[in-house]
Amino acid sequence: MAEASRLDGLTSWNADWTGLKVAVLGLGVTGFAVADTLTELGAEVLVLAPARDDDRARILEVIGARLVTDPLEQVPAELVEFDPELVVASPGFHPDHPVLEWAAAGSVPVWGDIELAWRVRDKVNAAAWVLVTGTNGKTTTTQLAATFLAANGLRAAPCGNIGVPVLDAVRDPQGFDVLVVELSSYQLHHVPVDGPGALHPLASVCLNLADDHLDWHGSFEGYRDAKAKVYANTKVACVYNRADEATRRMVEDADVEEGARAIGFGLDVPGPSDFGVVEGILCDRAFLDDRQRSALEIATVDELEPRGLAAPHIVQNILAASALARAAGVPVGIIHDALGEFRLDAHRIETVAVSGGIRWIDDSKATNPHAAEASLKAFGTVVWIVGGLLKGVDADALVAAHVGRLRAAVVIGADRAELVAAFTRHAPGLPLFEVLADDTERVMPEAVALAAAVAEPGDTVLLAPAAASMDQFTDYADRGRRFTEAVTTMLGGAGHDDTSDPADERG
Ligand code: UMA
Repeated sequence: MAEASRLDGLTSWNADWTGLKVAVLGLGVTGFAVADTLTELGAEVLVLAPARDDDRARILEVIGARLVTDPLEQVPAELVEFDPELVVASPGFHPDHPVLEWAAAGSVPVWGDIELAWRVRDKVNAAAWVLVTGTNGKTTTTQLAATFLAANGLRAAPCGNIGVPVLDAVRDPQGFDVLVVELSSYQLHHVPVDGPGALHPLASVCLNLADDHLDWHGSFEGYRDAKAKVYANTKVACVYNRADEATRRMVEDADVEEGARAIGFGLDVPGPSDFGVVEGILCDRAFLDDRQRSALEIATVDELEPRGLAAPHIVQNILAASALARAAGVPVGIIHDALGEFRLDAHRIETVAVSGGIRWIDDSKATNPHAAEASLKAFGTVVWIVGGLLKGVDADALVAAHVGRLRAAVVIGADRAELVAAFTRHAPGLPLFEVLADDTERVMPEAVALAAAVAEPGDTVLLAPAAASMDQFTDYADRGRRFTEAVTTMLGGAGHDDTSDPADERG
């Protein structure tokens, strides 16, 4: 084990990392960025991964990191022999993983990539960090906040769980003024709240909290506690969701820096120090002098509608991102204009076709019940394509709450039995179809054919699975793409027979 003081002193790119023995767990995008960073710093790096990614393995050889390919079901002998002073784990590694238990038993410190990135953030230009977490809406909010900051002339990068390791942003040769870091509960689990590795963000938000990843965290409390860490040591603004009491409590319980403010956001009328909506106008009532009597206009819901940004959960994301950007000094007029250019990513309540009065919506990104709920609420009568891997989460309440708006349900995925039981319990008369096929090629064509047979003009066929996709698809994007392909094929390639602009059709 390294002398505690040595690791404590490693809080800069320019500190002495030479010869530090580090075991890196995983060789996905995170493991690779960690190994690449540490070898550049002169550390001695051993990478452990269950499978060999040939491109990455070749580069590791060139940069001088050792790779051990091992299923990692037990502690590999090479790791014991290496005797690391530090372990850096990729986010997907469960805290009870045998290698992490071995590290804990031997008092070998375990960092995540986020802590390492924070410690070396001064490589080019120590950017301010803005942190975004929550069960749903993280990626959209991260993109929005980065767009607003960039529109104000700042060099801003969205990074983290969004798909770009923070270490890549930190090592960008041009440097950034602000990093908008999307953090998953896995990443937050490994982030310390005090000591030399603790993050000190300019602003932070937990957008909402609902059941997700319970299999990884072991309990809802474990998941919540990980998310709550996002607020620790915040300097300017802790942004929380007024409609989600859990997020307010996280802010109340957080140790923040002197002068940091709690800023609420919500769809209702904002109080002083809040963001909200007044008669269709999104308002900032926090970052102005006379907040007792006035508010600043950001945009109107009518302006957002044609851009597909008016669904309630997207308006919430816009309010949260505006609060983060305002905390960093972006004027409301800049936010207004940037919204005019903003487009949601694919697979987020994306209209893929409108035909015969039926709207086909791909919300494959709705990977848990909370996200599916937001999606269901945005439409009228729905034929709902639902199911996949439920990740230990109970979808019963979601089914019970929305049976009233359903024309029919089409259940896909590995965890079908639980959903079928929920529909049978709460909506015994509802037309219910199961897609028994489980090979990737057949699931969506069958689901789409079943939906087409029951949908009526005015209905929305909504892919909002409330579940993860990895049982039958590569990821949510693959699931969404295959849905779109199946819809387009079924309609004979005619995606939109009664609208010229799909964005107009978004709910
Ligand atoms: N591995 C093991 N055993 C484990 C877990 C992982 O051997 O128990 C190995 C894998 O086989 C592979 C490597 O570790 O070799 C992959 O590591 P990883 O699963 O931690 O994934 P990365 O490729 O490093 O990507 C991670 C995030 N993935 C996860 O947290 C699962 C990416 O988020 C993130 O974009 C990236 O770091 C950069 O920060 C993706 C994600 O699905 C989008 N996140 C989850 C979500 O949003 O729900 C949390």
